[in-house]
Amino acid sequence: MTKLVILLIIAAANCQELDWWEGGNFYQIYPRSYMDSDGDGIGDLQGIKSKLAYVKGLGMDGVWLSPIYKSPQADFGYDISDYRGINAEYGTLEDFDEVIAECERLQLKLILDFVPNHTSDEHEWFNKSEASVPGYEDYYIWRDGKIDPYTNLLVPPTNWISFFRYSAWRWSNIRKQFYLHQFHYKQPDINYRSPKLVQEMKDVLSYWMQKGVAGFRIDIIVCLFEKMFEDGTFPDEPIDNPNCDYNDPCYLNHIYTQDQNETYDMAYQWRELLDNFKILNGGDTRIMMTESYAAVEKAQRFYGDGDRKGSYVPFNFEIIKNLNQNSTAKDYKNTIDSWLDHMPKKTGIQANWVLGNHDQHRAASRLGVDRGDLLNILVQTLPGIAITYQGEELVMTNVHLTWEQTVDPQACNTHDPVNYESSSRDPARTPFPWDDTKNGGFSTNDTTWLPAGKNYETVNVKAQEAATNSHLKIFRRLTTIRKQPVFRQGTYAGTLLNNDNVFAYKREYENQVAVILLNFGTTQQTVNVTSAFSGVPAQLKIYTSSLSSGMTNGADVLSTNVVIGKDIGVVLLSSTVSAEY
Ligand SMILES: *[C@@H]1O[C@H](CO)[C@@H](O)[C@H](O)[C@H]1NC(C)=O
Ligand SMILES: *[C@@H]1O[C@H](CO)[C@@H](O)[C@H](O)[C@H]1NC(C)=O
Ligand SMILES: *[C@@H]1O[C@H](CO)[C@@H](O)[C@H](O)[C@H]1NC(C)=O
Ligand SMILES: *[C@@H]1O[C@H](CO)[C@@H](O)[C@H](O)[C@H]1NC(C)=O
Ligand SMILES: *[C@@H]1O[C@H](CO)[C@@H](O)[C@H](O)[C@H]1NC(C)=O
Ligand SMILES: CC(=O)N[C@H]1CO[C@H](CO)[C@@H](O)[C@@H]1O
Ligand SMILES: [Ca+2]
Ligand SMILES: [Ca+2]
Repeated sequence: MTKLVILLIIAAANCQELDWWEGGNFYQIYPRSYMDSDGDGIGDLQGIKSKLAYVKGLGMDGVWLSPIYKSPQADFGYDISDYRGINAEYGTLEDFDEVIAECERLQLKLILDFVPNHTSDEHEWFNKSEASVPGYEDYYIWRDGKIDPYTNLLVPPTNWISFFRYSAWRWSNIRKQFYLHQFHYKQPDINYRSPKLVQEMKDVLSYWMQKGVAGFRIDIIVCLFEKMFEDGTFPDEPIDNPNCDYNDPCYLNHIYTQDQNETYDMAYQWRELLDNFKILNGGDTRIMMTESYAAVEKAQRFYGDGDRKGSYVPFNFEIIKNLNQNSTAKDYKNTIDSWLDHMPKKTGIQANWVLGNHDQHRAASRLGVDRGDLLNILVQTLPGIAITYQGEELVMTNVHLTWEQTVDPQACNTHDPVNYESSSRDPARTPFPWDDTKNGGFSTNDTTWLPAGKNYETVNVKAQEAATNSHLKIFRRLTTIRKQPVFRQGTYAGTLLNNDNVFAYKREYENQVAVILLNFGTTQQTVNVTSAFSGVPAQLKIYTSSLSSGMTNGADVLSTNVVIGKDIGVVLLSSTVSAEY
């Protein structure tokens, strides 16, 4: 009898044992803008290495770097000319080894960006393919053009439009054919219907795993395959929005250039490769994070299919896609529910929460500067994985750049010095503010690749470290408490309160309770937590709250009577949760 009880306890303990990435906290570094070690105005690997202790100190489990590979930088590293080399301005493979070693020392997992949809047109493969070198002919997607019956001119094989505007096909005078580029013309799409190419890309993944990376964040995976007929031709895409400029990608409905079934299969094949690598070489689980802005159902297909495993982090872009600074508590709850409710009902998968990345305007600028802390509270206390883009911990906002200062091809291709800013990704890519010295301490150079935001004198790491309380300190309290079982493993129940002004949720694990209140209303609210959730003790402790809340960490509140201001978020804990106040 006693033996049985002990066995049951062990079994229960095993069930709850989480793999390192489960409930993990991940941080995205945009290498060009994080830290410049040699004063050339561009961030680099030694700069990153010198700041990894800061990242670890934020409470992160893993860090992913946007591309550091050899690249002509037509799309700031998303145009790779050598998947196995480091771009000289970022450093060398030796510098990379030092970054890996520093990550190991700090017990931080390093994740690399993998850009599988396209190479640079300066990649050796493209050079060979364009010249029809035997074995490389089909590494890219080459097609003859069509003769336009009205004009008698040679036109591209389909009407497909690039993400960066204009036709997704470009003529090669060498090959006398068009090649497909879903992004910049300097980013030719590679052909996943070539088995040799498929193996090349798998070898790239193995190469970096051999060097010690813990996994990959997979760029724009949805575009891997394009729908193809048996005769090798492609279908035109239907018009989606006739009000869009016909050179703009929003003009077409991308049903044939995105989300094809073969794409999911490739993701599962990569997952198998990662798992086999672990079986053969040992070490911890390697993870895969996937980028898809598609509808929830499609993004979640990357989780896997039946027994086949896929992405551990199919990025959840619902907040990015659906919400803005006017969004209500109800909008937030619906958006969160839509991800949770659609998740496949199987074990071994987790939700994940994302506010921003290097492709979006700053989260605070999009979703409300006054809500900066509230948003970090949300992402860090929901069940599953949290992802932070550099600067969100400081509640950084967009940096305004003039047309002359703009370098992002997505903005430059608008050729519109008036309205370029809504297309520009530069406002979220400016140098990271470390302190109040020149360029926010990012670089000693007089000019940096993008200028630092003018507010670095007040919004910077050093100032937020020195302050009694700050966005950064709130963020760190969140990542600390997040390691407690109530957040890592606790149940989740969410509801709307106070005439839908407040979004509230309870996390519960054994006798531990956490209640999170987020006031999205326009006025102060008095919340009766007891009326909303069962099993909440009569008194709760304030663990942390938005900077301007006026609340005191460690203070007791009556669960029947919690007063929170507009745009304020608060984390309340039962005394059974072990926490420092
Ligand atoms: C600043 O950067 C430019 C361009 O990288 C470089 O040519 C110059 O030498 C740098 N200046 C200093 C003072 O390091
Ligand atoms: C390929 O590269 C070689 C050597 O750099 C160059 O001479 C040649 O013009 C390139 N060919 C194409 C098709 O770009
Ligand atoms: C794609 O896969 C889904 C799910 O397996 C299936 O229902 C659908 O018919 C497939 N579509 C095509 C075009 O093969
Ligand atoms: C938010 O609401 C204000 C006032 O109604 C409006 O001017 C603004 O365009 C809205 N912003 C967004 C992003 O919808
Ligand atoms: C809070 O709700 C509980 C449960 O519905 C109720 O018993 C109590 O009277 C309420 N307290 C206040 C202050 O509204
Ligand atoms: C979020 C992200 O990484 N987006 C990238 C998607 O792919 C294009 C082309 O590689 C890049 O320009 C984006 O930055
Ligand atoms: Ca540098
Ligand atoms: Ca493609």
